[in-house]
Amino acid sequence: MKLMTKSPLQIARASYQPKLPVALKSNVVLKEGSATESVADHAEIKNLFPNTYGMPLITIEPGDAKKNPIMAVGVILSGGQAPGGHNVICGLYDGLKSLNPSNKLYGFLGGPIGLVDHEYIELTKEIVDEYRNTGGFDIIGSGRTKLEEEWQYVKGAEICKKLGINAIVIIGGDDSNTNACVLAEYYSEKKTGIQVIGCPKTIDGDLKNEMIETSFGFDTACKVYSELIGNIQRDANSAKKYWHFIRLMGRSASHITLECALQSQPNICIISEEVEAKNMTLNDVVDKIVAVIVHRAKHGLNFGTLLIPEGLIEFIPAMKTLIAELNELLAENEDFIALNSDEEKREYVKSMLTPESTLVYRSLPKGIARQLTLDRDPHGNVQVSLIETEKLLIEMVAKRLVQLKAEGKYKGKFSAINHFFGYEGRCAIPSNFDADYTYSLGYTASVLISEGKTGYMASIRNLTAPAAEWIAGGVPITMMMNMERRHGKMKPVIQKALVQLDGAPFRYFESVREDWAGEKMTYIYPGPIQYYGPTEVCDQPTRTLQLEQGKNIY
Ligand code: FBP
Repeated sequence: MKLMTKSPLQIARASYQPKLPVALKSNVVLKEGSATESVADHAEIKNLFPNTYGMPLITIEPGDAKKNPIMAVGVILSGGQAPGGHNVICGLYDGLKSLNPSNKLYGFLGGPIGLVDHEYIELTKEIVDEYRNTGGFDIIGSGRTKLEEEWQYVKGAEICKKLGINAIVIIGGDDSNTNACVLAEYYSEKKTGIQVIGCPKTIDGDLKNEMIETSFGFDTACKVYSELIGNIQRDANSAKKYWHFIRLMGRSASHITLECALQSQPNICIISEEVEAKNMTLNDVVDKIVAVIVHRAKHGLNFGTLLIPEGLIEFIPAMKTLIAELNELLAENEDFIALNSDEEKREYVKSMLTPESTLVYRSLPKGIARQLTLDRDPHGNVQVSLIETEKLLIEMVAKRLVQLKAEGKYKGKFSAINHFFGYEGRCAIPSNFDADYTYSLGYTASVLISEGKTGYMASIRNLTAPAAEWIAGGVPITMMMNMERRHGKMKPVIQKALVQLDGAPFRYFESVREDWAGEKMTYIYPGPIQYYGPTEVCDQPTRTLQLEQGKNIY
């Protein structure tokens, strides 16, 4: 029997032609703005990046035809998967071929390590065509290896020289684009002739600033999670017997949780940045949740939905201090690594922490405390996706409700189900928005390369307008940098964009959340991503982006 290899949707999507901004559809010219500065720590960043600091912003505009020399480019997918990664590569490929049909594109395999280990493939038309408008990063794979040592840069330059590669495109989040910037600076300083261009990727939505309106993947991932949340809400409202505690990915910032809340209107939504700003303890968070549960129970509603951001634990001030201490304590700590049992590790940690943090550490369920001491990722981050905050909250809320019941203050029933949505959305088939946005980013990268630029991130702006009106260009990566403590040392890094409590998306949420928490039915059921149909159904950017750009969402 013939084996089926593709779904009907995959086959249909293969022929979708992503939309491009008008300026990228013809010959182009670059318009340069004035010199830029880093977001903070000007002197330190300038000193660390003497060759790539201060470059101007770039806008791509229609221009005259010119002869483009032959180029070879290497591309790397870095970090966690995000829908649209394949389309960045497709846009890059098509852009390079339109500049000169003899141009070549190589893909380094398994993330940045492919550059160092010289693992690559040439991306031919046959390969690229197989991946158009698909989710995932499997065309060349991804990884989290950090490029930070000179020998790695030298190995990278070696393979570029061998293959005649004159530019590398790194598709990644804040950490990976920081790597791209360091690499660009090194290759400039050594006059290798290798350019480096970054592309803003991450479902977390925290790689954004004045010039980068959103990272790709955020749109699709939020739409997938919102569909699932909507489905759960229908179930909750039908069965009327469960509280659903739903943790959502987003390693640090709560953008995903906020966007999903705006799309689905759950009863409760915790935003980590607010918890931190209000200096809340874990018990305060529990109290907030319990108050809503008790209120709804009074109206006979013993069910509901609660959204929790994955990064919550790191934003509770006392937990943040504990995690910072653990990060310093466990960084390359041979003594800790040598310990065998969980109990020995627990005792060791307790003996080394400050008294305040020891108290917090001891107050946590053992499982959660252990999760906090697990391996960091290569960038020194706690792997929050492994910490089951939703279970911790269920446990604490249940205990509190038992107390309230004993005191006669609560008469409801509490039965909770936990969920974690993360990996379900990271490789989804990209929405039209992400398919168009990523293709445009890749195309833009090809233009920046052909114009000899390095140390830039491809940028597409004006994203709430139709794609034809999008503005393509480049932003110097040094412009986004500041100094932060990592692995116990001060390092130049791209500043992460957290949820702004005075920003329009949060302010809107704040104005309606009481209604969502009450006895009225306010759930919204967003349904699946639509690829075909009226534009107001298929081409809507996120609520976050619309609110940030002053658009009315309802
Ligand atoms: P990036 O920042 O690399 O895009 O990854 C984001 C993310 O999906 C987070 O939301 C999550 O905490 C983390 O990756 C999970 O990492 P891993 O893929 O290593 O399990």
